[in-house]
Amino acid sequence: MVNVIINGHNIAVEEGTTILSAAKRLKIKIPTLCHLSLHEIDLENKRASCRVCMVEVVNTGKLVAACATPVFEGMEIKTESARAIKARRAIVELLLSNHPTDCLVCAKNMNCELQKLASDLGIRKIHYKGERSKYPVDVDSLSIMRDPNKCILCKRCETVCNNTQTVGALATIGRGFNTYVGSTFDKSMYNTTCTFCGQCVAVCPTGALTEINNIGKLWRLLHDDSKHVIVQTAPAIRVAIGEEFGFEAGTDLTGKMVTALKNLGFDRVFDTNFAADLTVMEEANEFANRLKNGGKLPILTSCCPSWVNFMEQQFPDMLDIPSTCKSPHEMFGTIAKTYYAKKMNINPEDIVVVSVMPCVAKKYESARPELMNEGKKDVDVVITTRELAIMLKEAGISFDLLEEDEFDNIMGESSGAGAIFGSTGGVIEATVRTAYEWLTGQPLGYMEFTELRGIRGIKTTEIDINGRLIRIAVANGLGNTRRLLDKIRKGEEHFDAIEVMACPGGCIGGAGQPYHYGDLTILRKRAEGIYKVDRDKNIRKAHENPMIKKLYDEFLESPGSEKAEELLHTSYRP
Ligand code: HC1
Ligand code: SF4
Repeated sequence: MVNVIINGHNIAVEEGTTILSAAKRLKIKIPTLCHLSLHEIDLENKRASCRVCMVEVVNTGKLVAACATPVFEGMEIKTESARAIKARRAIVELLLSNHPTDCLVCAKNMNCELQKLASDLGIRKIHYKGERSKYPVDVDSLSIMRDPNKCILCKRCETVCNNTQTVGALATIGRGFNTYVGSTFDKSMYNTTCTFCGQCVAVCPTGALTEINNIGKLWRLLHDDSKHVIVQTAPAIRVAIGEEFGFEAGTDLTGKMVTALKNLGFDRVFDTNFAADLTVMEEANEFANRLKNGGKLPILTSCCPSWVNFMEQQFPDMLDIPSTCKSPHEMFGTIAKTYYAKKMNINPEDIVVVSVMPCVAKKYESARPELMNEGKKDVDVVITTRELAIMLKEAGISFDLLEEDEFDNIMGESSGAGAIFGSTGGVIEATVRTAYEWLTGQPLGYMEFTELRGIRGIKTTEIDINGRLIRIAVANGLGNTRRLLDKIRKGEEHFDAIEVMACPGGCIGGAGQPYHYGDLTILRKRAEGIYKVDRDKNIRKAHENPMIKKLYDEFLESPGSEKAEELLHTSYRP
């Protein structure tokens, strides 16, 4: 162990520990805009590029970057000395000297780490003037906006894309003053291998990477009286939206959320959880058929659009194994424009389906040609949890004061199985709850597959179905997924069913959720909230949802029927 003194406090730490992490153990906060060490999700950005974490080493009289300097025996450090603060201010001022000052209208306003640091340091004047970068803004993708003018070269995005997700869509381009983080071959993100997972957006400290904003488009539709505008809310929204209004992460705010959406002017407020139950019906049927008829295994879940993108680009030889199920929100859109339209006697052309999603890739997904019916989109507009919060604030809705309301029917009722889709492991757990009972004819003795829960990258379990040991795996994060699928491709591992979600923690960690600023306890709390929604339900299996039974009785006939295949299933492009 090495003994050090930081701001007068003694601490013994392991050899090789950096000043930054030693200080963290003493709860001494040293600011940084680039460093991010989240080993649980394989995200280690240790570039020492922003130099904001300057501290003074008393023994040597030198100023050093705390994130890149290991401690030595007897080291004495001052993080708040006048010299350290002066250096920190100078560095932030230099960053600001080449940074747009449109904070008031920036998508990251009030969520920008650079803005907050400048404010914390009391910067009111930028003493350095010089050349300013001028790069085109990339708005070609439907999901992500990239503004290199706001890039501070922290490289968090590059690290998460290349190392955590193993996609490699981002790279450092240029030299010296003209360096910026761009996409591979400097193409627009839409034309790279980007999967639109948005994890780069989730860690970007500034407004260089943000979601494509659909708020204006949605307001216009809400104000158009000729349109019947309906909304659905993803499983992971209800346990995260509260964070924007001062609630603890994980608080289930379903009732207030429904009221808020009604107040915004939606004609009906429905639940994606209902459609998740529908997905379970179709996917469990597909899985059961493959098991019974010697079909190709493992079956892979298909509701995460980034994962679908990744699979199409990186595993084109394995496109025959994913489930053909559309994702729940897409299934919802189809059912809204067919069954619901007919029941309500509304022209489907007049129905606008809006999805509130924790995910930025859902924006891209809704425009996938494979998901159109006769050239018409299932889902017309996708907004994120953050965008919903902005709309509520814009409308002056006091979220905390709202009464609770219930979802509308006929697409508002859901089981606990639909709820757990929002957390990693939940999709396959929900599917097995139904497939088991269909295949064995017996009630499933237990409901909670705890081995498949939690933020670990790859989780596995086994379940006996009619004397056959069924092996199940769950991967969250695309790097973990690649590792798992590589083994399957080489024949080193065998599983019967695999769930994949591109984001850490599953949809609760989606890039459209309130920013977590590297605090993974927030993801855990959201997951706990999701599992509580499940436990609090009387019905916890999708096939017991009475509205789902009614939908099949009145319209779809049976899981896997010709109509279900036509409306609820999709295909993949190599
Ligand atoms: Fe998800 Fe899904 S769980 S993909 O994470 O299958 O986004 O929440 O809505 O469609 O149901 C997201 C969440 C979501 C779909 C469902
Ligand atoms: Fe990489 Fe995902 Fe960002 Fe695309 S969205 S650049 S895949 S991290």
